[in-house]
Amino acid sequence: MVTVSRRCAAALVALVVSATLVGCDPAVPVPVLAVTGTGSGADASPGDGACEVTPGVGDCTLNAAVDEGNALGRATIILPAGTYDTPNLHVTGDLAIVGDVNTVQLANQEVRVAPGGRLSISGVHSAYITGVHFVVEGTLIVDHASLVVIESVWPAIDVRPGGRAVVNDSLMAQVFMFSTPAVRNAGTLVLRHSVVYAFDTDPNALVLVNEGTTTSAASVITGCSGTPPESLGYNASPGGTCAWTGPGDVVDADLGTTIELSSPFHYTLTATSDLVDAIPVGVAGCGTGTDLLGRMRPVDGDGDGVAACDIGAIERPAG
Ligand SMILES: [Ca+2]
Ligand SMILES: [Ca+2]
Repeated sequence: MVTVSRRCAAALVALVVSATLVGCDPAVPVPVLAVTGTGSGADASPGDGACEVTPGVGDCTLNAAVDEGNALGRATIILPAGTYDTPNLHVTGDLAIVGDVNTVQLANQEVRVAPGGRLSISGVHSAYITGVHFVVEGTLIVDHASLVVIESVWPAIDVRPGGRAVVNDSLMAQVFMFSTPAVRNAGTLVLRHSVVYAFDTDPNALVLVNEGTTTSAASVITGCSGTPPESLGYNASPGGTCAWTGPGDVVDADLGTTIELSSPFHYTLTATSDLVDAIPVGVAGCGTGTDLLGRMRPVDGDGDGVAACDIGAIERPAG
């Protein structure tokens, strides 16, 4: 009996040790797929761990990286400088696409995030006829991106019912297509330190069409249609259509913006803009992070000797 007990005890100890080891195992690293060029082409063998159009060559395109990442279930895709005018992308896995907003441009493709799929994209810009547009049926996270669609029948971001999008430090604009908004949301949309904008001579041009739940903080929306956004504070609009009622919200704001048609498409702020230094440090995330162009916040943009954060995607430099 004693021997059996000892064996049981040993087995139990082994089980506990085994369970502990399993619990302490380091997480399996996310595969990193480095794109090697701006061309297009499908992955030769999705799921083999190699992103390559041609077997054994290692020629990894953005399309091939998405193919391979979807097959692996997850991946981080690194984009070198260049313009990616590639066929449409369909994300079914858990993918992160990482670029440099100053040098990585997407053009003329639809990026569709399928139900259950998740795409985190950071550091890209697009200002093309028609540009890149995102159709979100799963989850989309956008950071430090400038997404401009020009004469497009597609919004820059189109969140479908059941879809979710979180947008940080980014700009979304629709140019010369008054009947299509910059962003349409029929699911869940969260905006932080971002701008939704329409550039059109028609004063009734659509900007944000919200048919779902939109929550906004520290952001600029130049016009709202549908259900007004829920405010977490420090939002601004040049008119009253967004019906802001949160702390620090600015209705009828003098934006004081000048559009910069450079890469990336962005804007500058006058020192007297209502957006400048409107958010105290410690409020609405002010005190950490960087603006669309990667500049640290906060900066004393109005010259009063106190550094505070600017509403929107751009932090006005000092002076
Ligand atoms: Ca492969
Ligand atoms: Ca500032």
